[in-house]
Amino acid sequence: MINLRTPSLAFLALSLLSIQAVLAHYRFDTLITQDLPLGSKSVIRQPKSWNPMLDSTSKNMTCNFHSGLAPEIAVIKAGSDISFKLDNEIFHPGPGALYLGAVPEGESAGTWDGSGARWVKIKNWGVREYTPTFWYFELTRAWQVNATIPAAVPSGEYLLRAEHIGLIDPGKPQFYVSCAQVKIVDGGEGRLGPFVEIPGHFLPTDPGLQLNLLQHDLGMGPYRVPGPDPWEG
Ligand SMILES: *[C@@H]1O[C@H](CO)[C@@H](O)[C@H](O)[C@H]1NC(C)=O
Ligand SMILES: *[C@@H]1O[C@H](CO)[C@@H](O)[C@H](O)[C@H]1NC(C)=O
Ligand SMILES: [Cu+2]
Repeated sequence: MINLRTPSLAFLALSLLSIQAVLAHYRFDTLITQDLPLGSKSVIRQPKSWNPMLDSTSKNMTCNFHSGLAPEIAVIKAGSDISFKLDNEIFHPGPGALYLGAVPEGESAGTWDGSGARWVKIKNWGVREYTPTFWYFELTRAWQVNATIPAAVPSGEYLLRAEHIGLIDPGKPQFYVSCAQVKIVDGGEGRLGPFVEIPGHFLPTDPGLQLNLLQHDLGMGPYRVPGPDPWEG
């Protein structure tokens, strides 16, 4: 049941978003780098579906349920900019994050399944503005998310994982995830951490997953994006 105190803009906006939701969701399907300015789909383990994952504890959370390993590995200079493009706009409100997974010894970015506590968050996107009637998330309506790979990241092979969390249905967060296979070159001497496992990077009960965008008097303070704090380099 929805306890709607304010017959608000938020309700209208969320209703419109729900209508759109039945048509198509969204996938991070293209990686843009300095060397791939037009973007490449063949460095991403392409999710089979543009519909969200609903179980944050499933092994599918690591790199989504995908159609297989990607045929290529993108070479990225540490300190350079990257973007993930989507096949539709991020029309659900909610936070986003970018993780780097360090490929273990004996594996490559083209083979590793992403298991183990080897993931570091390097960026997240939360709430830009919160008014008594609406939550403005930074990524709402974005077709592309942008980030800089910290210059201090050590050279090596990684999975670069984009995550968006749709908070349209109170208490039932939706997860949109893709992994790109990358090789970072000209890296730095930073010590990555804290390392987390995915799934396991947040609990299903995280307040940042459970909030109800239709309730405005949460008293929850500033919004905190689920998962660890981003690595500062
Ligand atoms: C991953 O997702 C697919 C498609 O929804 C499902 O069939 C499969 O059981 C899931 N795997 C796990 C480990 O949850
Ligand atoms: C990412 O960069 C593109 C190109 O500059 C821009 O259009 C887009 O709004 C940016 N995305 C976000 C979420 O800021
Ligand atoms: Cu939806």
